[in-house]
Amino acid sequence: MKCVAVCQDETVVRILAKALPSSFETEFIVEDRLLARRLSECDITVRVGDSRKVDTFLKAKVDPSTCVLVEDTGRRSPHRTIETIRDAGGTLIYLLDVGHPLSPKRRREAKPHEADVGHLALADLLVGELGVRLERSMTRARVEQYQRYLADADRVLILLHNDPDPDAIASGLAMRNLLHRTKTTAIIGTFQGMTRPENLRMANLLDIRVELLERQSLGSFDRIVTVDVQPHYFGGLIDKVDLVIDHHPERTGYNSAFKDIRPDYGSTCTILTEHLRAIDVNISERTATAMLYAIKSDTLFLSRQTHEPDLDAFRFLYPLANAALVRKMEGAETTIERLNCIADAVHQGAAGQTLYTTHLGEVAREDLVAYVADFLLQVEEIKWSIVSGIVHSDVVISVRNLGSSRHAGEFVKQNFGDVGSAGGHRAMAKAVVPVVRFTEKFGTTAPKRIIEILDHLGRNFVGSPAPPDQAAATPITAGTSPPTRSALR
Ligand SMILES: [Mn+2]
Repeated sequence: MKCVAVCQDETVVRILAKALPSSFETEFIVEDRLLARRLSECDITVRVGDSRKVDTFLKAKVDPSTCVLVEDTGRRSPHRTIETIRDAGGTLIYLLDVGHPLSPKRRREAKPHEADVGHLALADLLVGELGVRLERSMTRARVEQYQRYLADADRVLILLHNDPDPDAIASGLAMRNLLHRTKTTAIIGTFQGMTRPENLRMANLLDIRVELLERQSLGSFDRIVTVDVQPHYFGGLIDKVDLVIDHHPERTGYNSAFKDIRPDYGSTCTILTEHLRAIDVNISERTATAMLYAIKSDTLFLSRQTHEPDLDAFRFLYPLANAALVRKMEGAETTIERLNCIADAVHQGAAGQTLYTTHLGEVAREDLVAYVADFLLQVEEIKWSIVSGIVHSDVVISVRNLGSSRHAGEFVKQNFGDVGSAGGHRAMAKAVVPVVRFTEKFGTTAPKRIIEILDHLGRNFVGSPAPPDQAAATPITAGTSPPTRSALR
């Protein structure tokens, strides 16, 4: 590929000479002989010529396949130069804005001649990479600070939330890697073990051990780090930690020597990928696989609450991870236990035109209710699913929709907020109501009646128009951070 650049500014020539790919055959056209001599002394191919003379471009052998860059000096109109290049046979013409302010005369001018000319701004071309590099060095400083701070501890606790999900588990591994520690000097722990089959499967397949902690065992650690959770979560048990890395909205009520909390990130593993990249550490296939699975899982395979950093982390981890293992972990979603739940659900359920309501009776865990609600939404005709089940002494209600005009979170808040905890996104929401309170409000927990009640509430809500403030759809990448998938499940 041949490239001819018309530039009068030495710095611009030097930058372009370095930036243009070496596979390009590049020639610069300048007007100043002294400048040309200086440049050619540095092995830059340069020609002295008047950019308003056709001959200049003929000598440079410009043809329709030559890429011609014209530096916009802001003063003189590039019109004559562009016409001259066209007369010489050039068609691929780019006007390069290097940041010179336009003269008042230029600003007044119409620019019809620039219509089929490409426009490039030097600053725009720099901005992505420059920002990334500077941010990375700031992240590096931050990571080195907490690494130093935690370096002399004998035993560090990397604390996860209860019933840890893939993001929490993988964040634990990543943190151990960042601290250059082993499983005996950095213990990944939780107060309540994993229950969901896919999480257990992940831990088994990747051989990750999450220790079950007792309240009193906290004292045996020199330092505490929380990942994918903040200390307030533990209800007053911990008010001071050494490091917090999380992507949930920032909470108060605790002290931490260091923290990195980014609520607009889709997963904690995205933050930790940036930390690992910043210090240029070796990432094992096991850690990369866990982190890749975590990002996929927390962002519903990059389809919810996903931002550029999540995509970037995904791109970075993908070649380091074991894709076959990720696929195997995802396959763990379907188990005989879940299949049985679906069979029950379909047996009991009531399908309206687009709403499916069902009740699972007593089930062992909340995730079974969420699983069935997700599953039903895949059925072709269904746009809303409302699924309930009794888990210990609570009625758990999971609601899903295809991101329709009405808000699932509002539905559960309106109907169950007064008797239990209720909330969520537009497309997925959950309510947990003690059986006693549910009976007080609705008079029964008989399975058939529960379905009738939920179906009635659902039909009324879905069928009625949304209040004006709800009518506008919330984009999935909105700046505010809704509860994570795990919080809703
Ligand atoms: Mn998370």
